[in-house]
Amino acid sequence: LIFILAACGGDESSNGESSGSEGETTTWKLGHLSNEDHQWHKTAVKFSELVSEKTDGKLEIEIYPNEQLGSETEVLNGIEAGTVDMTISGETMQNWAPEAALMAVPYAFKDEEHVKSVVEGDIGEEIESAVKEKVGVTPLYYHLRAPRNLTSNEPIKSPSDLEGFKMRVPNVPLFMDSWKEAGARPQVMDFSEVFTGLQQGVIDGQENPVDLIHSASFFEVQDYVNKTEHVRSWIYVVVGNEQLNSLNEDMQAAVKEAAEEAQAFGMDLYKTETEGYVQKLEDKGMEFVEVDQDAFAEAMKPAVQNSLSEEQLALYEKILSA
Ligand code: 2Q2
Repeated sequence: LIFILAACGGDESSNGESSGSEGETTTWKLGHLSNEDHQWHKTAVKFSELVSEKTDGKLEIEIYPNEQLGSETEVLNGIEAGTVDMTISGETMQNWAPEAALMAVPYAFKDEEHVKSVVEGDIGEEIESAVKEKVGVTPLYYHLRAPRNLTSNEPIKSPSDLEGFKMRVPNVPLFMDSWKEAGARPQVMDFSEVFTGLQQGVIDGQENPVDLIHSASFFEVQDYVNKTEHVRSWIYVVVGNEQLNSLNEDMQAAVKEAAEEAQAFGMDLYKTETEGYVQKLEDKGMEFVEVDQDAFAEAMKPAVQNSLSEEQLALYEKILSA
């Protein structure tokens, strides 16, 4: 890039990297893993419109769905390197901030209200400041998520059905431990590689909320949604600390305001769209299977106890009694 700028006689002030001064436009790249019909993407589009409006076009956000900018982990690394600016991330951030593992401990949250009260309360604040400090990104707003379910081509009703079951998990050590403990053979894989992995039989299954099962068209290569509902969680839309801090105060305030409005917009979409995915998946031929959730919870318990540190377990206890 430096070479090209030099060759074209380009001057440094027009490269879009410095921000906030008169007449300059800053562009942030947001990379995420869902498709364009998904609520995360639609909310990001809304956020980007709001930001553009509120900054008179001085800050623009370009959105790249379907892991076009790389996997969740790669994009998080990219934010640190300055090649990407924003992403949508949750428990994968446990690889930097152990506190983020608490976003997705199997069977920790009773229901949606429990999740919401934790995110919006002291525990959420503790997780957010850990993320800010250790991952180097600032959460701007969050999405509630439908419970994660295990998909497969044979019904899986209890952990005893998991023998030899090769499955994908995201880059979340706690998920690896939990599924191993339950008797499966989990492996870490990027989200965008899961479809092909299933198609080619590299893996037999994967686990995700109904909306992402739909987003990635897993219905084409999986027959069953086993209602394990093992993880209830949320996910943050984050921006690199440096990127945020390089804006002047007015622009930072505009970003905050836009984030608050996007928060409400996304919550609305979650409420109106999420339920419908069950029907959509059934229409595509998937069958929902009732499972012995207590047995899965029991089977995963040792992983929770063994793979979490004392500090993490303390936070876990707080969540259970919240
Ligand atoms: O399965 C996935 O890849 C997604 O559901 C998310 O990326 C996952 O929940 C975590 O990696 C979130 O940090």
